[in-house]
Amino acid sequence: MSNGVLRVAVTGGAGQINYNLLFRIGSGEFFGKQQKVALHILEIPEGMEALKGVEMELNDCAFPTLKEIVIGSDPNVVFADVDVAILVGAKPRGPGMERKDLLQENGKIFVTQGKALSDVAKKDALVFVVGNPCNTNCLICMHNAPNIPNENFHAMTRLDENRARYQLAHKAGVSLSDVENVVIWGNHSATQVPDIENVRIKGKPVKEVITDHAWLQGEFMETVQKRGAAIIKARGKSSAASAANAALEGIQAIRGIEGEGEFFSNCFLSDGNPYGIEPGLIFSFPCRSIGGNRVEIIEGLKWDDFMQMKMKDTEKELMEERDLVKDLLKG
Ligand code: NAX
Repeated sequence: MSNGVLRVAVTGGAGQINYNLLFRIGSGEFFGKQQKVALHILEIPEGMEALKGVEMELNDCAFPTLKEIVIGSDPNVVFADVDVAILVGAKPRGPGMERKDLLQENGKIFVTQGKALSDVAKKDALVFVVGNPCNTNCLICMHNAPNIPNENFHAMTRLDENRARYQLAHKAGVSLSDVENVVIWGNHSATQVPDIENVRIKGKPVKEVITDHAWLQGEFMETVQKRGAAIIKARGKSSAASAANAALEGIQAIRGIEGEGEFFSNCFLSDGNPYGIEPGLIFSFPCRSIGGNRVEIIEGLKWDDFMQMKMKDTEKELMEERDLVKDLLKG
């Protein structure tokens, strides 16, 4: 942090997630009302005019915590000296575009941004990837940023966790705070595995409280896995405010603001993980903050046979994604 100002880079500044996220950072909600922040906002040239409008609105909020705004299209300039980088900007899947094409197209963005972060950001910068496919984008970014430690790279499954928490609380008829140890495992995609073994409701195992196990394995899992698509169908646009909210909570959890030791879902490098997951993937695990922007994977959770089977599918999907972008991982 320079001069007590936390420099926060955000990409995709003119997009819909940022129309919520930037204002929550600027207002002090993200990093605390005592923490002065500078926003470093990246957009592609086609989005710069719209971003200028967002900048005007940020100025018009007159947030006392927001000390400076830097906008631009060159990551080597915009990422200079940043402490945190929230990588939201990505291309949406176009008509007729295969998953492989999307991985390659977006992968290239994360090669460029990884290199720029490595060259000009703080060497201990925290990198949090939201833009999809976020796990593999994060892997590409990490590979291309040799000057930043691997453990500083995270991708977001906090939105999936929040979706799962709501569904479980609603089904059990309890308040949200009664639902603990909610975990999303694997890829942020339809193969993700919302945990149905380790969650506790009012201190009891979820399966003792929700005795309709067919619902847990069926409707519950599917609702969480396909929630993004359901929102697009209803709203005509993908989740934005809930995604910005999840980014806020996910980053606060990593930084220990939510409380050190609390359980949260976070996609993290799988090397040395205690669950036998293939190394070299960015996989969503139960994590806890250990202070200083560091997290560790929580050990000792058990899977039932059903979860074990689902875990294989999501692991396989991430290995396939990694294969599809292997030319981008050499960095
Ligand atoms: P929008 O299409 O509204 O905005 C994306 C913005 O990124 C656009 O303004 C675009 O010009 C910009 N952009 C594209 N390439 C860029 C680049 N190379 N550098 C800088 N900016 C660039 O999308 P939005 O709804 O804001 O969603 C952004 C991303 O978040 C998408 O990839 C989306 O799939 C992903 N999501 C991830 C979620 C998660 O849980 N991990 C949930 C929400 C969301 O679906």
